[in-house]
Amino acid sequence: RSCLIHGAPIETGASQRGCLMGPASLRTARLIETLASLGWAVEDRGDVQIAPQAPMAFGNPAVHNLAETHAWIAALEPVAYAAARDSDLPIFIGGDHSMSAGTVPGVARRAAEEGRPLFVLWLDAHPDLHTLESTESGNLHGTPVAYFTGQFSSEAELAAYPPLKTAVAPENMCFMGIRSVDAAERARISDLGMEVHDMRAIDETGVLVPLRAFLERVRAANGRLHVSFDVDFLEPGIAPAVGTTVPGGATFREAHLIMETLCDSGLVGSLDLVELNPFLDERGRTAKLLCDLTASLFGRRVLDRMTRSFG
Ligand code: DIR
Ligand code: MN
Ligand code: MN
Ligand code: MN
Repeated sequence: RSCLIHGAPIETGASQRGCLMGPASLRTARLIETLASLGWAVEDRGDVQIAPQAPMAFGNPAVHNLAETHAWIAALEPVAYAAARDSDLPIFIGGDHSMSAGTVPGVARRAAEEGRPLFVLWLDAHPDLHTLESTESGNLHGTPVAYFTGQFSSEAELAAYPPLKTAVAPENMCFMGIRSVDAAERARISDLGMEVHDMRAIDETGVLVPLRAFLERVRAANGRLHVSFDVDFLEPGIAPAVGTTVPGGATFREAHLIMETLCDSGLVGSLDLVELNPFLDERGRTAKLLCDLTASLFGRRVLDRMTRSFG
């Protein structure tokens, strides 16, 4: 099975600098070698780049670095489309989460071409459901989900990001690990009826009950599944290298169990690894943890099971 890897060194969507080094840190943690040792045909295509941008103004004065995010979305959509077409499980290594406004629509366009719906599992402390009008921080890593599900509240918003070629249906989203939601995002979640499993829900049921139900939904629809993994999904104590830590995140075992279960399902068609800020890391521990979690998604097991419990 094949895996194309593309780096997206974007940091202008985050509140602090450093995500630019995310792809290099994951390579240093031996992501490519690790997946190759599991039997995957891995090809690292290097980093996508954008040209220097002239500033783009927007009505909401909080919004900053719009031109850069616009350019990254435009650059990443075709790259993600081709990677999803040409390999079994491409990985997009970031880079702040605004990159997913490019990778998810690209993968969605490939899914549409296959005649399959795209489902997205969003592993994050935050739902990233702001529009350019509603963001208060102006940090555009808080906007990808609203964009790729086609939530536009004004003509100005519609014109600010590249035209969306293929949208993801809001009902095909599944959020897990959510524990920091702004008012506008809360309203959007309930208006759109999105599937959200916040940390309280995970405390109550564990990760397997909601994850298995979602995977059944994907399977029944013959869907293609994209996983978007924000480092702040994890408990900050085990994953300090992220600019927006929120206490009470997923534990080491919860995160591995999700990745192992996703692997067993055979449904995952693409992965984002985002928001790693190596400037904040402790001797590479967060980068190494991300590599190990990815290895679980790509089939690493403590022991092979005689019978798979799910799949
Ligand atoms: C907050 C934080 N909702 C914002 N978002 C973050 O700035 O819009 N997303 N950190 O990853
Ligand atoms: Mn995020
Ligand atoms: Mn987040
Ligand atoms: Mn946010």
